[in-house]
Amino acid sequence: MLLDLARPPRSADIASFRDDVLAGLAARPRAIPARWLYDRAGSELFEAITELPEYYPTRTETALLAAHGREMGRITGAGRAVIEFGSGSSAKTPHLLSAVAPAAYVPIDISGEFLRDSSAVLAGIFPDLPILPVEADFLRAIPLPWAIARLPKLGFFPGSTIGNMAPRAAVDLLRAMAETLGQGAMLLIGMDRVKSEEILIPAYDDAAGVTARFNLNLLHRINRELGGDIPVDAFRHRAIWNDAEARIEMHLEAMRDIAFAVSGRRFAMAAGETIHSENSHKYDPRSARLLLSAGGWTPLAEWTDAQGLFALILAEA
Ligand code: AVI
Repeated sequence: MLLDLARPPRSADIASFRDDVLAGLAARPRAIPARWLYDRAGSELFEAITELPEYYPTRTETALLAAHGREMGRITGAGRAVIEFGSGSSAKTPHLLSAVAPAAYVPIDISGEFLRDSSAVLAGIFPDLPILPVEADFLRAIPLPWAIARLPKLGFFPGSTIGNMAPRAAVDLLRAMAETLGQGAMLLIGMDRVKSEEILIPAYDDAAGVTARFNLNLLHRINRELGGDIPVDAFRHRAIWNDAEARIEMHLEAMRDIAFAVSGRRFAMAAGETIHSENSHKYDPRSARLLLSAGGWTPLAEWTDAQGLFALILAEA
């Protein structure tokens, strides 16, 4: 049962995209917030990444949900409203929905079109489950649909998306989630573990070049939506492990000296200069627990795979 409350893109979204891109290109080091990687094409490319042999997080997390879902459901109890932050892939979410027997499902995503498509897939799998998609930026506390006001909430934030934020911003997000979900809420969150570069680098720089296309799509998007003339073929994708910060960094590196315009503003980049487009922080068990408690959540249980690649943590507010 799909209740479509989504709205068309607003000019305010374009304005904040323009502000972030112009400020990011003018900054040193140059950096554009990773959220802008996810337009329709970017969301589809990310879905393709999740199926790559080198990209272990999605299949590891999906296997954890399949193996331990019943135990998770026993701890959460049935009848909660499941609020998913970032609309889920149709592969992962059904495992959770089957395991916790929710009273309603509320996917929240900034990409409205992708949100509607993934909600429609889930409505086909769970025809009796009320599904109320919300198109919103969940970085701030947001009002949930009135229809679920009285239900206890279970937040679901899979995929280690928390890792795409700097730790301080991650703490703010966890606090915003606690506020969005309200008293008595629980949160099931996926967090990627620190591991060797031999595993990490290929996961973010795959042999088929899908992650490169995902990263370069940001430049195509800037050209299309902000009237840019960036020579996209002058850039290459780079994935770097920053050990001090325990994070993978994605960069767009200029391969020659270039000049271009975006929204009428001119920029120049020398060969070798980069635009930093994403961070993916990795957490060991202790730093994961510290992050959660700084964000107002108390860990209740934790599940990980035999190799310790990825963890799913259940916490209460
Ligand atoms: C969405 N997020 C958790 C992905 C990650 O692993 O940090 C984004 C990604 N970027 C490149 N590959 C995957």
